[in-house]
This record gives sequence, structure tokens and C-alpha cells, in this order.
Amino acid sequence: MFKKILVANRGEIALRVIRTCKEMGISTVAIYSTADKESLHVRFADEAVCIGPPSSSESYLSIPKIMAAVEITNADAVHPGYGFLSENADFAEVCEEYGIKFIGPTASMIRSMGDKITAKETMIKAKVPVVPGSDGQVKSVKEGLKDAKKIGYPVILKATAGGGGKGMRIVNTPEEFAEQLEKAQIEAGASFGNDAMYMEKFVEEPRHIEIQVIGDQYGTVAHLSERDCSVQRRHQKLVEESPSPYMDQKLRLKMGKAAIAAAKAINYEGVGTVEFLVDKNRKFYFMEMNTRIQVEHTVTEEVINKDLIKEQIKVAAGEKISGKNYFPERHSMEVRINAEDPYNDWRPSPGHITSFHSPKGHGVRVDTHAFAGYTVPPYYDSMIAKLICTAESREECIKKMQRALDEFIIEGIKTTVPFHQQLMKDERFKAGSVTTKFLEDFDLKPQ
Ligand code: MV4
Repeated sequence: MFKKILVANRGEIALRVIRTCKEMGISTVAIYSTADKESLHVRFADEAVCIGPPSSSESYLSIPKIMAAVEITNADAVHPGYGFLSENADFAEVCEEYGIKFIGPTASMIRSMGDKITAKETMIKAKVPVVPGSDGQVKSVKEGLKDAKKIGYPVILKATAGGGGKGMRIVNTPEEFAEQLEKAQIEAGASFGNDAMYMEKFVEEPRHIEIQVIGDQYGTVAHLSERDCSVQRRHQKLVEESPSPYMDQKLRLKMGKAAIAAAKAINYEGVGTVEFLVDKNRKFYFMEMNTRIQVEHTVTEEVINKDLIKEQIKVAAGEKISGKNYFPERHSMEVRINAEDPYNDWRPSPGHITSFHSPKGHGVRVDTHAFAGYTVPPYYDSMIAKLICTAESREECIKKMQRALDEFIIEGIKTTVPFHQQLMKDERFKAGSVTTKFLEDFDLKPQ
């Protein structure tokens, strides 16, 4: 087992990783920017190293600075958390070269899922269902038009270097094809330095359902069931739950099997998530694979009663898994509390938290780095807390969530709490009839 893990992240996930390390008897190193010097992850770690000024590119995204912190503290592994360098193959590769265990898959596994055309080709070979689309790259308007006609409009153009919704364009008619392709290429070139595009049939009003998987270093892969993340706004998830209200055991077994095949196709090691689009006929299609621990791993932890960070560290250290799949035994839901004003176009609302009281009681979990007196810096992600409620049924879970949200006191900044309070009373949401389009028509009522 590792002796010392450097946590290459900040905020709630840095705390989350430190907690499990303590329980496992592993010592921890925090890294922090000058904006985070009063943060809890710095206080709770055994050691802490300041790695630079507030800007992410000069701190949490700086590979040389993080490797210097690894070297001076003698850490033998790095936990990247989510975001920042968690899916950066170059960082994983540098760790490999220095003999430091990157807690996650290898650089080559990250690369094979990072390029979406390659990932899709790999899935086709592994017989994982994918959305019908172009055969590889869309090389010209002429070829693209021919493909689109075959596939049938509407189609969606996606950047091969993209993911998470960046560099995507929907094309409804042949007349707008050339214009949308050019716009998408310019956007992709500017964001990723790679303007290669591919095309798919546009699946209308899909659900976003993802399967959690875990693989060990000996080729065994298991799935830990699904999370439904259909409540999103501009590709930012706001609510995640397990099980999915749309799921039945038959579909769960099929999607679980497909997710395992996806992971096995790249010899996957670590915890990961296979994202699927699910259409109104319950047909599912591979979208992408996230090669990291995700924000919403908590709902899976609650329904299968396992610490996923602990499992992640164990497989990274070379332990074997049994290969047993896990199924939800309860219902769990997470809402993201962001320092944003939902009633002012979701504008970021960083600043000083004057009072902070988190909900408590049976079935209520709050993962947060915030406290009364904490100042939310403007430089990073706006998520300040995750409220996770768990109960016997979805209905009970929503009632608990309403109760818990009513107990949440955060003063000094605006947050997404009132949005979630409104959502938990929405009839469509309560009926579980939610697709990724749901929030586009959601009427935000000023509080
Ligand atoms: C799609 C799609 C419909 N059809 N692909 C968005 C993020 C990226 N991972 C892929 N995304 C989508 N791909 C086809 N062929 C609709 C989306 C999509 C979406 C997917 C999941 C969750 C929210 C979404 C919001 C808008 C579009």
C-alpha cells in the first residue's frame, strides 16, 4: 500500500480523498495556491505545499510545480481528483516516468478515450452500441453532406478532441451544413488546437445515464450500476441520482454488460464512468468514457454502501477485485450547491460566507469545504457543497431532500439552494420524467 499520497486538487474533493487516506493509514500532502492558503484541505492534510499564485495554469494545472511538490515531500502516489489534471495523459505519463503512481488509468488508456473518434471505433469493435454516424472524420463539406443524407437529419457535429459538450453543433437541414461545420471547426480549433470533427444522428431529448465501473490491474472489471444525470444546464450537471427513475433491471443488466465491455476493450484500470445517451425507446448509445472519479460518485457510494475512493486507491496499489457487480439497495440523490445566482442568469457569486449551517440527520450527507467565514475565491469552479440524501425510495428521498434544503443556511453569497427547493416540488421532476432538455423549459420563479 502507498505510504504517502499527494492530493493534486482543492475544495471538497481534496477533503474527500484526505478523509479516506486517514482511515487507511496513508499520510497526505495537500497542494494549494495562495488563494487557498486558509482552506480546510490544507489544514486536514499531514503536510501542505504552496505551489503558486491563484491562476489555475500557474498552480493546480502546473505539472512541473506539482512534480516538485511530489519530490520534496517524497510522496509515492498522486490522487488527481476530478477536473484539473485528472484526465491529462501527459501528467499521468510524467508520473509513470518518475515512478510515482498516478491513481487512475495509464496515460495510454486516458489517450484512447480522449480522442472521441478512436474511442468510438474501439466501442464498435467491442460491440458496444454507438449512435449511427460518419465513418471517422468528416473531411469535407461534400463528404459530410453525403453522410448526413444517409444518416438522416437532424445530425450533430462533434469535435474528436471535445467532450462534455464543447465544440458541438446540431445541423437540421443540408442548407445549414457548411456554415455549422465551419463554426464547429473554428470553435474546436480554438478550444482544443484540433479541429477534426465527426458526425452522428442527433438523438432528441435523450436521458444521460452513466454506469460506474471499476477495473483492477489483472483485467477484472465490474460495474456498480447507474447514475441518472439528466438534470443539466449548459452541460453542467445539477442533480444526480441512483437508481435512475427510468431504469429497470433488464436494461441495467444490458447497460452494465456494455459498460464492462467498453472498459475491457481498453484494459481499463481504476474507477471510471461510461456515459450513455438513452432515447425514448430505451435504446442506449455509448457517448464517452470518463477516466476519473466523478463529482457524483457519492450517490453510488450511498446505494451500494462502499467507499469508492478507498476502492480506487486499493486497485491503484495492485489489489485484486472480486468481479462482482453491485446493484442499488436504496435511493440516493445529490444536488450541487454552487456559488451562483440562478435568478440572475446563473452568474457566479463568489465572496465571503457570513453564515453557514449544513443540514444534518438520518440519511443526509454534506460534502463541502465551506464554513462560516470562508471566502469563495473567484478563480475556480463554483461548486461549494454537495448535498446527498439517501432513503428507501425515490419519493422518500425527495422528501428528505426538501427537508434538508430547508435546513441549509448559507448567507453572504447567492447559491443554487433556492433553485433546488423549487425543483424538488416540480411535478415532472417528482414523476421522474426528465430528459436533458428539461431545464430549457423550466420556469425559474424568483424567490
Ligand atoms: C449527443 C446528443 C444527441 N445526439 N449526441 C452533450 C455532451 C457530450 N458528451 C455529448 N452530448 C450530447 N450528444 C447525439 N448523437 C445530445 C447531447 C447533449 C447532452 C447529453 C447529455 C447530457 C446533456 C446534454 C445536453 C445537450 C446535448
